[in-house]
Amino acid sequence: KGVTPIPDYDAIIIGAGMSGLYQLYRLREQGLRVRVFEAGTNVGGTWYWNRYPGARFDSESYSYGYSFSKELLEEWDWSEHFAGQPETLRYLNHVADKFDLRRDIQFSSRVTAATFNEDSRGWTVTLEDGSSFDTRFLITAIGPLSTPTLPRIEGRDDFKGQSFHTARWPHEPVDFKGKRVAVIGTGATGVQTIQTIAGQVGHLTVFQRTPNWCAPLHNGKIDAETQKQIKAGYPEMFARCQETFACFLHTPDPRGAFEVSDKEREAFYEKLYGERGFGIWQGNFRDILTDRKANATISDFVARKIRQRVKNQAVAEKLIPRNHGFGTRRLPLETFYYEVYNRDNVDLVDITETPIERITAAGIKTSAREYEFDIIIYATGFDALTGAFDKIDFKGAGGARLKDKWKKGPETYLGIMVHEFPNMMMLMGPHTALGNIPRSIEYSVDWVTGLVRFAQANQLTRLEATPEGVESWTDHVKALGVGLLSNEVNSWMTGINSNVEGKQTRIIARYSGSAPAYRARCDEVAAKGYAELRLG
Ligand code: NA7
Repeated sequence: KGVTPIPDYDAIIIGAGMSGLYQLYRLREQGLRVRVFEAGTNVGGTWYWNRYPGARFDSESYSYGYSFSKELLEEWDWSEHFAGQPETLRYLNHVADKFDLRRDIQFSSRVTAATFNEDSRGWTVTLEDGSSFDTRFLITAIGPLSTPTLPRIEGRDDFKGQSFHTARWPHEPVDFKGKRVAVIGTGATGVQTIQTIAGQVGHLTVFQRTPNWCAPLHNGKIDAETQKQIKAGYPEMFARCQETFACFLHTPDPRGAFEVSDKEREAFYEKLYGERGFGIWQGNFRDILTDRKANATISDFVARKIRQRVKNQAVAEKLIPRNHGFGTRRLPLETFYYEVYNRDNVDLVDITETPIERITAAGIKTSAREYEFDIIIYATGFDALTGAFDKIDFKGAGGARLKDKWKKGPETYLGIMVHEFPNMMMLMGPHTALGNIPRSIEYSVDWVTGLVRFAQANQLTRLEATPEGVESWTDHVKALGVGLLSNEVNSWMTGINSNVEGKQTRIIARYSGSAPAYRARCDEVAAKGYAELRLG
């Protein structure tokens, strides 16, 4: 309304991963002029960067792919129930080619700053090379787990061998043959790496600070008959994902752990332990993640499995978590992970007993001794949820800085918008429903697309979350987190990262209600004409 049109783009999207690609597709379909800036040299986001050995899905491949194109579903064959990273990256490249997305993506372009201009009601986005572009809408598709963190251990640069963070893995294969290799970190990534390289290396030493509860993945190839069934069943399968708590194929069993006999409970756990995927985590008794006693029953069950699978009982005891219950951190799924510790060429070092003192030119020195290595692998995780936002200097209306605003934890409206940051929408930002992420991505992208369509139809050039809207959503997210055992432990889910200054206090940064409830709330906002936003 009387505002000079924005010169460069209607929308700029930061990131060409799963969210950015689909958002580009949708907005272009609307006839918008869109530009995507991507730091990597190609599409794929998480699946572009995380090339470490053994990187793969923990959710069923077919439940993870995009659902928006029937043709795409028909033509793409997933080879395994849980596809490996190379296959997923091929898939995302196929999507980019099929929908001709690359022509609007600028690669090797890291965004360093974004500034809102009140006069033009738009954003100026600045890249690392100093170039800048103007846009009406700014959409962040920068990922909840995309900013890797290295341990703050003295001497890291002194090491003379090769060293890699798992999320910055080289594009050329790493030769492990006969090598002495260290892995620091035993989260989902560490577990996948360790089980994959144990048989390739000369010697492997795993440095574990906190053991995690892990459960079998039970991966397998998809045969031709199953492939047919999967394709024929897509509509029902995606419908199911829309109904479940976190968009997985699995959803909590309606029974409580003590509503069945001891024998039935044991049989149920045994069945879940033998089943594919996240069932044992997401499809378990409804109270294992809220009730300490219920949780203890499944923790005890899995502890027994670990003792059975690991021959040396002293090692088995080290691998059993003591300070958190089963499933209260993200559950790593594994394939013969525990059996790795039965190998002669693998050692486990518990660094709570013998802390790492420093990295040396030759390897790693703990309080007990110095180890020599050819390769050190850092599987030390990410500055999760807000880390990618902290790395970009977002300056909103009146010069407000996002980093300052979120100092004590993120404050958002629906996990999508922030007060004083008009026309900026976040995909998979803090306070959104995570779970089976592509399902959440498709919903969020469609919601954002609907909002942009609404703005265009009504010639609106300024959309902003209100302070009341933000307060109410942030309070809601915090209230939903109360009583969840996962919010009482340290993990990336509670914003803890020992390697990042200022991230030693637990926060509630993720929406922990059900995905259907999240969608219902967002749908309601749209149905009411986005009246909860400040529109201009
Ligand atoms: P995670 O799950 O955050 O795991 C990181 C691991 O690295 C974890 O075992 C950490 O121990 C360990 N770590 C981190 N810093 C250090 C230092 N300084 N010294 C020793 N050990 C350290 O990251 P992942 O990459 O495995 O997985 C992230 C998500 O990506 C995953 O949940 C999936 O959703 C995909 P700690 O537990 O902090 O004691």
